[in-house]
Amino acid sequence: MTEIPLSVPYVDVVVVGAGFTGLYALHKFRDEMKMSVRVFEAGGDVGGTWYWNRYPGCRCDVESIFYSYSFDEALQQEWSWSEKYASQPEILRYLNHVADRFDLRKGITFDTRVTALHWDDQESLWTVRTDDGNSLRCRYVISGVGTLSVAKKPEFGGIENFQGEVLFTGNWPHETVDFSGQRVAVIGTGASASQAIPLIAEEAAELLVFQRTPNFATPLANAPIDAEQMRKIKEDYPSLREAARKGFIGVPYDQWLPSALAVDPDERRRVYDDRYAAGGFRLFVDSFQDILYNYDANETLAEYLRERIYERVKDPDTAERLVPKGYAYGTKRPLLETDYFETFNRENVRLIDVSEESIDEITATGVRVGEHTYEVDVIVLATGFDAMTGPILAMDLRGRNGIRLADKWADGPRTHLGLMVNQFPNLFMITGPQSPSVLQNMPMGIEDHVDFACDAINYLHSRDLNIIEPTEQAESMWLALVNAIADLTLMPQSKSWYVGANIPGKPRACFLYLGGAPTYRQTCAEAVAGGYTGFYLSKAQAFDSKAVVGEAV
Ligand code: N01
Repeated sequence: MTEIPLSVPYVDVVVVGAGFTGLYALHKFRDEMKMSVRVFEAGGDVGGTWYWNRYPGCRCDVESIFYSYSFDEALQQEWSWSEKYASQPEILRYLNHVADRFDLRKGITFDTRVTALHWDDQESLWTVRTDDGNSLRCRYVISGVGTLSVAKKPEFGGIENFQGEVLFTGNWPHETVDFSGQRVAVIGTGASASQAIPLIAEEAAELLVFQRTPNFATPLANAPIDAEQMRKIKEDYPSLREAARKGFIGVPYDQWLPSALAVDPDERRRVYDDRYAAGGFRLFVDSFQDILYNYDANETLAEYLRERIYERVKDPDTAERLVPKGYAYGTKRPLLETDYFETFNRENVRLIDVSEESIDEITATGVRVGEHTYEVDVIVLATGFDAMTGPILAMDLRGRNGIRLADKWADGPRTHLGLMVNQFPNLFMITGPQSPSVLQNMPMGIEDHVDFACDAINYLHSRDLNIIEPTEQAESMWLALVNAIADLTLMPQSKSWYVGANIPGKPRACFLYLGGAPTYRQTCAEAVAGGYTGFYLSKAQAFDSKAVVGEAV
């Protein structure tokens, strides 16, 4: 291990990222725990996902009143949401408001990417390196790098040869993009594309949508929230939040029925019609419980959704190509859309099926598929992310004895509770792989995980300790549990980013804990109640931070 000169400054906690996680963690550690904290953020401002994803139509498909912080009652009372599902600009305004309200910016170093995190066995400290060439030492690291923040490298080449403009949904320009009069290609038909396509279609002269796999998509059913509704919500916040905590994905749905196969077709149809019209994730986690576990049950819903597509898309050939087949509903991220299917009824929109003949390359003038080049002026890449593990592994992360996280995770992630890793002490991965993560209302999962880290550190300090690290045995048991739950579901059968299948060469594993947020929370609470069962707690040799030469951060 390289020796770190004493001139490298020290803080108690380094937080990576200034999205929902980083802002809350900074407030919690600095203002409540009175610890010294430095946040590093690669972007030019706060917001994380909501800073980078600025494509037209970008919005959150979890209800605003749940997709927000619950930790501060005054914050809840002063902020009003204008829509049931907030748009990206509104969420970004909210996060800016939070940053100002809690005076967080001074704790954040912007435009600075963490490149390496190395554990120093002698000092029992992390050394954090950033892309401006600086280093910092700290006792604890909070990773708030996000789950969908590293773009997937497209399988096709030639992007650099394109003479027009190439745009990435996940790193969209800050200036408004004017598509009027343009011939536009959108590559991909996932959640991002399905939000952008209807709006780009309204402006562009011609829109070509390149689809490799059709997705199940259901209405979002967005609506404005008026002043009276918001007043009532604010009054009810305590009970709404409490109910949300009981929900499988952290939203208070409570009409889940046991089995799609236990009711007659009329009743099934009634339930599907009701949830389809209600919008959001109601079909996914508030219709019948067995659709995620039983293929026949799932097929009843899949067939219902196929019929809706045939109804909504006028051209039968296009409808046929938009209809998902060969995999179960919900095993790829269900899309929540507004006018997505109707967009394909427009004269200026064409669906290009690349399921059998794939995109070969981007040329100077367009997208080449086999012998044919589709000539366009702008290409929008909505091709997804190296999800869950990509953002953590993008840093050179080394634990005890220099072990690299990338090597440890060569066959897939190994964690305890999706939060911590054996041989990587004092590193808390907020909404990490093998936690409920993206299958939970993220701000709620983030608050839970940051609170876990704070409580653990308080517990350590109250016993004059300062190191927490999961045992290898706990990690193996967690892996077995995550896999066992996944195997009960239909999830592992599909080629989705939930199981790493969207990236060639990525290990196939279940990257999510699928037991639901309440069970997960209870498991974490039991570990805490047992005195952090599954974790080693220990004390590092004395480290005199006052002896460090250099600026206090
Ligand atoms: O990415 P994706 P995304 N040739 O991976 C296609 C969250 N999110 O950015 O399915 C042709 O889902 C790929 O095809 P296939 C949400 O969790 C949330 O859309 O691999 N096509 C697919 O159609 C979401 O799930 C919100 O065959 C290629 C698409 O690109 C996650 O972000 C909004 C291709 C990628 O879809 C990621 O969504 C938006 C190729 N070579 C996103 N390579 C909310 O509302 C890939 N594709 C909260």
